[in-house]
Amino acid sequence: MTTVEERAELLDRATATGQAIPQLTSDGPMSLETAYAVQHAGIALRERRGERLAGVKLGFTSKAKAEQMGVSDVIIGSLTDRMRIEDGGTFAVRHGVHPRIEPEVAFRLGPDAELVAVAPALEIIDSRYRDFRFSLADVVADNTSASAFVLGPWTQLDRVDALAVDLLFDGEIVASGSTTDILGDPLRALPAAQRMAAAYGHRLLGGSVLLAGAATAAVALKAGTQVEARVAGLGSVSVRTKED
Ligand code: OOG
Ligand code: MG
Repeated sequence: MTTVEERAELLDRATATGQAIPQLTSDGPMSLETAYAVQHAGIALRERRGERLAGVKLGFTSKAKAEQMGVSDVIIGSLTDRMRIEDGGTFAVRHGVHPRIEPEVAFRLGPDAELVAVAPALEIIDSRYRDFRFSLADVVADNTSASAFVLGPWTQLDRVDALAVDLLFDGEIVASGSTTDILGDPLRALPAAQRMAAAYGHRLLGGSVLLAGAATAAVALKAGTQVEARVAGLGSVSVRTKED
């Protein structure tokens, strides 16, 4: 049986090399508590390399995502400053295993971890497991497939339900949804994150980001694509993929 640290190192190496690994649960079952311990150990490895916590993300907050991945419970992961790509920036697909992208809504937290601003966002997810397949515990240990995120312009918080969401590749719509697809209303991401953070040891820091989850299924990325997410009333955010 491998230790929590050894499992975190396996996943960390897969992230660094872009080489997929078998699911951790192929060696036997893993509890959700152990899976979150592996996730935290992986973040600790990143912090030792100088990365700083930038926020948290929720996963499987939409039916489209839960159905795509065959997993239905909401999960929480950590974001670091090194995962952030500037709006309009680039992402090198070769550095990933099999990256995918999804349109999201992001919130900025105020000093008391309250929601103060909202922005359209893109999340690049990249499972470190072969064929992008995993159990709930596997994906939790793998920091909920977090790879990179891009934030669009911040707007002061107002109602954010029932806003149309489109994901475009080179100007063509490849997926569409609504912010209502995110927990019925993305504002529910805060109580969900508070509950998950309290249960599994994450911190909601003032000034940090909360990624509420994808509004559509994720779409595979290849090099040389201009990717844009549009959220009605919030504007758009983009990233360009390159090979290396
Ligand atoms: C897990 C991450 C899910 C979301 O927005 O639902 C997620 C995965 O699909 O690999 O980030
Ligand atoms: Mg996501």
